[in-house]
Amino acid sequence: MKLYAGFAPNAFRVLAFMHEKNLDLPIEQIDVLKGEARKEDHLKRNSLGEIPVLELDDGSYLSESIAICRYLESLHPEVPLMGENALNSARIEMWNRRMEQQIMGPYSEVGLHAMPIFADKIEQIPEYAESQRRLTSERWAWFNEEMSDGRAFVAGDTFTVADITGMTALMISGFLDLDVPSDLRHANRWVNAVKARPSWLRYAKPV
Ligand SMILES: N[C@@H](CCC(=O)N[C@@H](CS)C(=O)NCC(=O)O)C(=O)O
Repeated sequence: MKLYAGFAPNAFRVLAFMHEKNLDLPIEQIDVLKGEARKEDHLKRNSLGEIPVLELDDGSYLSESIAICRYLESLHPEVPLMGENALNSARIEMWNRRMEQQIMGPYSEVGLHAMPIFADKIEQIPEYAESQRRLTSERWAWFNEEMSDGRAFVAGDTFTVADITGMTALMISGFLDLDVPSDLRHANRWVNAVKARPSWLRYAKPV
C-alpha cells in the first residue's frame, strides 16, 4: 500500500490518524499548492483531483479521507480511533460528522471561496466566504457549550478520529487567520490538548 498525501487538510486527517496508530506506510508527496493533485497522473488515481489517495496492493485506489481511515482501522484495530463496540462506534461517527459539518465545513468554505488557489476550481463568492467566516465563531460557541461538561475529547474520554477532524479545522484556521475565539474556555481547553498531540506536532506544518 502507498499513500498519496501532502501538506493539505484532508491529507492531514489520514497522516494524523496513521501517526496516532503508530502506522507507517510509504508516502508519495503531492504538492497541492503546485497543482499536482489536478495533473493527469493524479486524476487517474482520483477523478476529483484531490488527496489523500490510498493505493492498494492490487493497484486500485481508495479516496476520501474517512474511507481510508476506516480501511486502515479495520486492518490495524490498535490503537482504536473509531470505536470498539456498536454504540461507541456510532457515537464517534456522530461526532466525526458533527466536527466535519459544523466545525470544519465553514472553514473549508472560507478557504474555497477566498483562497486564490481555488479560483479556477469553483466560482468564488466573496460575500459567502465572509458569512462562513462569521459562522465559524458561532460554531465554536456551540462546541464550547458541548465541551462544558468537562470531557477530555470530542467523543468522550479518549482521543478519536472525531478529534482529528476537529484538528483539521484548526489547521485550516491557521491558513485563514481565523482562530477559535479566546473567551471560549472549554473549546480552548480542547484546542490546547489536541495541539499537544504528537500527530499535530508532526503534521500540522509542512514536512
Ligand atoms: N472529501 C475529500 C476531500 C479531499 C480534498 O478536498 N483534498 C484537497 C486537499 S485538503 C485537495 O487535494 N485539493 C486539491 C486541489 O484542489 O487542487 C476527503 O475527505 O478526502
